[in-house]
Amino acid sequence: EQVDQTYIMIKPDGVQRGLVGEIISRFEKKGFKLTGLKLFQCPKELAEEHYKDLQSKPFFPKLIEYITSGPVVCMAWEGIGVVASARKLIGATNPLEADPGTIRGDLAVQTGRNVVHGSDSPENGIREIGLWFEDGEVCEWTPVQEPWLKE
Ligand code: YYY
Ligand code: MG
Repeated sequence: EQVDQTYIMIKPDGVQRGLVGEIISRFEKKGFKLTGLKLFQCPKELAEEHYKDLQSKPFFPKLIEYITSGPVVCMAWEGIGVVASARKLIGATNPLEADPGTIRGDLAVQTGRNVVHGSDSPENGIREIGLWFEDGEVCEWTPVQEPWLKE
């Protein structure tokens, strides 16, 4: 199977609310491999580039303000089907519509404070990891649990 990469980001509300450990542990426990991790104050230009497809939306200015309002936790995760699976773990964009058991379903109430980002395609996973991480910040490694996760 195809091994993919996804960019997962804990938004400023997730950091401020003390949800960093809780959110990381959901991806960790699922069995995906963490390949990049940092706390980061996002500059406005990077937030605008990351969300450039939403530039024309009425909520765009508020979205940029939100994402740059405090530090975020940037993560790269790797695994078979990780992009789609991470989106399922995260849940629907509107937390009130997100299923219980998902991150947004369990931990948030508003679209504008939905605590976490996840790439929507393998292509965007690679694009976003390239955008948020510098060369040398993403690590290639082999978890000891690997033979117990994959037959
Ligand atoms: O991928 P996902 O985060 O679930 O949703 P997108 O449609 O890509 O929108 C990105 C981001 O924009 C969303 O997480 C919150 C914000 N947003 C908003 O504030 N109001 C909307 N009506 C739609 C999205
Ligand atoms: Mg999106």
